[in-house]
Order: sequence, then C-alpha cells, then structure tokens
Amino acid sequence: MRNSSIGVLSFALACGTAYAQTDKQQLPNVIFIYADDLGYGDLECYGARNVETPNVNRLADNGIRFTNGYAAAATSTPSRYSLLTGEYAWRRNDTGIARGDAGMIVRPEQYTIADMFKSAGYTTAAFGKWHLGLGAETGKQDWNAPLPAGLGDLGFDYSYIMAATADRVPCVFIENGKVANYDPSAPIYVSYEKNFPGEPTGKDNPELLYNLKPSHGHDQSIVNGISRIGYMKGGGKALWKDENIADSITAHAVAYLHEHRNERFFMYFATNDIHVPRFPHERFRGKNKMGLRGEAIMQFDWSVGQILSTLDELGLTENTLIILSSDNGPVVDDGYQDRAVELLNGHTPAGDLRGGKYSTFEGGTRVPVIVHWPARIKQPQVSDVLVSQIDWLASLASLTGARIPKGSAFDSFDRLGNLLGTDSTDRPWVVEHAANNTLSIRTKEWKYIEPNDDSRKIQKNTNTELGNSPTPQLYDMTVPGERENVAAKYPEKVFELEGILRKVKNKKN
Ligand code: NG6
Ligand code: CA
Repeated sequence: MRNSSIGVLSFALACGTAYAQTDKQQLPNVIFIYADDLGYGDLECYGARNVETPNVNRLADNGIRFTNGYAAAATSTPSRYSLLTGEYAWRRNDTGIARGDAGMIVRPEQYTIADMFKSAGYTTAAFGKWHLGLGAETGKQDWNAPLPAGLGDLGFDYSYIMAATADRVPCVFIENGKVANYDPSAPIYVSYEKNFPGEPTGKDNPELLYNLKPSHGHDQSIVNGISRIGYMKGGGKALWKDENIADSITAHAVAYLHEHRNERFFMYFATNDIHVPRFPHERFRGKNKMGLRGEAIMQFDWSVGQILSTLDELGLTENTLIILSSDNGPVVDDGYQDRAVELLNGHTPAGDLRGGKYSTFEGGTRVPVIVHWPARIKQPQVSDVLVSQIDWLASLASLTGARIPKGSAFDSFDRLGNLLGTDSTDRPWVVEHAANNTLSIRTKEWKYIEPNDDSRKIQKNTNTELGNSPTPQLYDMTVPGERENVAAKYPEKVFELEGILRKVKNKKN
C-alpha cells in the first residue's frame, strides 16, 4: 500500500518533462482569464441554457476544452493562493476567504507564478480581483499612502486590482499599490471591526440601497447604493461604480496589451464577474432572461471578447497561450436580492455536478478549463483528462524553461502535455479543498471525501449541498452526480485513497 502511493507521487512528478523546451524565440505570451464563481455549467460550450457566450465558444472551438478540470479550492482566496504559488492553501491556516483589509497572504519572499514568468524574461501584470491581502498587516493599512507590501513583491511588474471582492470594502481600485484616482478631499478609512460615526449602513439605512439590497450578510457600509461587508469612509472620486467594474478592468488590460505588444507578457486577468453583487453595465441590462446573473455571464464573455479582439488587432492571437477558468464553482443566492434563484429558468449553473461553491462535492471545484494557443494547438478537442490549477505553475515553467527554486511550488506538477493536448495520461489524483477545509481526493474512477464533524448538509442561505459526512464517502466517478456513497462496499478503495491523501498532507518540502 505504502509503496504504491509513493509510486503514484513520483510518477506525477516525472510526467510531462518531455514537453519542455519550447524554443525561446517562440515562447508564447500567456494570459490567464480567471472568472469568479463561474460554474461548470455556466458557459454555452459547457451546456449552459439561456445564455450565449460566443467569445468563450471561440476559445473552445479552437482549443482544448477540459471536462475534468479543477480549481484547487471551493472558494476564492485558497484557490488563488494555490494557483499563484503552486502550494496547497490548506497547508497554511490563514488562507481562508480574506477580508478586504487582510495583510498580504502570499509572503513577499514566496515564489509565485509571476516570479516564474519574470525569470523567463516576461513582463508581468495582474488585473481585477485579487483577494489575497495587501500591505504588511491585517487591519493596519493606510489606504491614503502607497501600501508597503503588494503585487510588486510577488513578481507582478504592473497591477490594477480590487483589494478583495466587490462585496467587500474598500471599494476602490489599486494601481501599483496606490488607490487609483485617489481623491485627496476624501481620505479613505476601512474597518472590519466597527462603523465610522455618522456613516450609513445597509442595516440601519435600507432606504439608501437604490441599486441592490442584501439577502443575507452584506449589510454594512453602503457604496453606490449597495451595502457591503466591512465599513469604510471616504473614497470620493476613487470609489467604483459596480456597473463600470468590468469596463475598468478590461480597459486597463486592453491598454496594457497595446503598450506591451512588442514584449513577451504574462497577464493575470481576473474578472469580478460573476461574483456578487452582480450589477453589470447598462448595455447588458434586460438582455438575459436569467436577469443579473445571466447578464453578468454575458459581461464576462464580453470581457473575453475584448481581450481576443485586441490580440487579433495586434496580430498576437497566434502565439498567445490563453487559459480560461474559474476560481470555484457556482452559487446562485450569495447574499443579494438579485432574483438569481427565481430566474434560473431551467439553467443549472453546476451542470450535472452535485453541490456548488463551498462544497466538497464536485460542483465546488470542478470548473470550466479551456486552453487556446493556435500556434501549438492545431487539433481542437474536448479532453476528459484530469487537470488542476495547482499544476499551472510547474507546467508553464516547463514551457518557458524557468527553474523553480528548490522547495518552492512543491505541490505543482509539470503536466504541460495535458494542457497542450499531447499527453492524455491523467494526473494520478487531484485534491479538492472545500470551504470548511475538508479535503477530497479524486482519481479518474473514484473520489474519496474525508469524514468531517461539520453537521450541515445544506448551507442554509445559499442552499448549497455541502457534502459533509461524519463517515468516509466514496463515489464512483464513472457515474455522474456523486449520489451513492459506496464506501462500505469498497473499503480497500477507501483505505487506498485515504492513504494517498495522508501522504500528500504529510509531504515536506
Ligand atoms: C461569503 C460571502 C459571500 C462571498 C464569499 C466569498 C456573506 C454572507 N457571504 O462569506 O457573499 O463574498 O464569502 O466568495 O458574507 S469568494 O468567491 O470570494 O470566495
Ligand atoms: Ca470565487
């Protein structure tokens, strides 16, 4: 038993190296298009009903669309942490959903995927949702001065980001560590402890919520007629308008492409869509029968289209590697009265998967993954090979020839061949990390969910099936839907998978 799991580990580490060494001259630009809360079933090419996503279709039609692609975790912060560092977020206990005033979670000295690209000669940039903390210490930032720790310490040459999520203060963009459009007449103060005297809140001043009202939580400071999580004061001209968030992020990314057209670049393009509060631009309003959630998907697709048409215009499409994915699975009511539940009209955001955002079930972490690189991927395909975002760092290091410092990114395996469609061998297993820190391990055929003492079957407010159980669960993954727990029937499988998971947990760098 012991030996077989060691075998599995070393196999995974060795796999893919044969694809290394793309000629330096021909190294592609790389863009991650990273959606927020976009479910496995939310795109037209993944079977979505009621919404068209033509720009994403274009990527899928000319690239590889994966049906077994995974985010490392079922919520944003741990998922992004794992993607950017190549280390499982659950190895640390401070990587859960971050507040808007969290200190920087990835340590400045830690190796990131941006460092990897920089060392390979790329210019690097991040746009949009960050949600991994900024500044030296939680709650201690001075938002009116340059932040002492930020993306520049993590290998990004340029950044234009939201500190956390649109439902968390501070509601401003941050450009290279400073509030963008800073308004000296309205200094910014943020607290996750208490309100600032005289400032309205969603709880006390519901009459001021002219854009969206909360359905649960989200009843603290009001910005743009929408109440948020956390308290803030000031901001003035720097405050965002939710209806312009996609435009701002996209415009900055498009400008960056123009400016860096003659350099080799890595762009992390992390959209706010389709996270709550869903409040897309007027031009999408009333355009989808699912209402705001459907319109947010349309807006996401529009952003993808802007990136693609800019690459076309600049003649860069052919040699740009685009990987499109999502940070976690879908949720319908995530805290605002946006009528998303009642307007689904038969649409299933997680496709045929059980659970959603937050879950141990597949809906939590199995997400759309599409790889597009016309110069190298000549044969469009739908692939059922197991792939995980945890491997992007090592796989792309293998592509660029970058050397990963010893001990860094040590959960990331070189699976480049999987991503480029030249190797259809499955990753031997994928680890899934639920919001309550329960881990699962999935092979092509089986999934084991470790027992946990969280007694909730359903997360009440979001109506999510969490997949918790005090006893081990085992599902036959050749049967969709994780319906029948067969742990009692196949104890030796439970034992084997539990052993692999233990070994991964105990791995030392
Ligand atoms: C939850 C929020 C939810 C969302 C989530 C993080 C409430 C009631 N719910 O705590 O709205 O913000 O955190 O989402 O506050 S994530 O995609 O960024 O992980
Ligand atoms: Ca998310």
